[in-house]
Amino acid sequence: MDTNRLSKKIEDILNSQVTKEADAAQVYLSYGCWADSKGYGGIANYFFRHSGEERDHMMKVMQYIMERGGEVKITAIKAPPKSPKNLQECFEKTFQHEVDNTTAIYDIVNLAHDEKDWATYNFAQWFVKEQIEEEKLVMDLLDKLKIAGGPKASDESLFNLDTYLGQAPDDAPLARDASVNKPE
Ligand code: OFO
Repeated sequence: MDTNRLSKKIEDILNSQVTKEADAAQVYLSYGCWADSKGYGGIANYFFRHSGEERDHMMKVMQYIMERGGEVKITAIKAPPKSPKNLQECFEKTFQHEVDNTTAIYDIVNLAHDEKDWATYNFAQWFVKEQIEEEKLVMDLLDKLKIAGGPKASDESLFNLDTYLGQAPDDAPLARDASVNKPE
């Protein structure tokens, strides 16, 4: 008896998401190493923590495939992109990477919707919310760098940014949790 509750297409797209999350972990890992080599220990810490989060995402998708009776296929992951030129490029590329991952999550949602696979649709909603948060966290990085002076940021403001990011929370407050008394 076939107990696989995933269609072939859903199983394939979820397996490709497993690889994407592993890729994302490598990207954060490599940017963390780059940041550390430039003396930004706090930013490196931030990226290393996020690399771990991406591995958690990979684990969730893997577990979901198995939970539904599907087969997980672990494949090779590509090499991370080459080192960025500076912090601005590092944060911009990180943002683009998150947006690309959001698109991949939306593809899962769309396919699950088309196939009326409500279990997968429901599972993917966790990732829809997570991506709002991940994009916001990186938007905040770009905002903070801009306030620090962007390309003309002084050593002192970069030092402060680095210190802040070393201790920054891993979760971003979301609009859905806002109220008049607690706007953020
Ligand atoms: Fe897995 O959330 Fe970022 O990419």
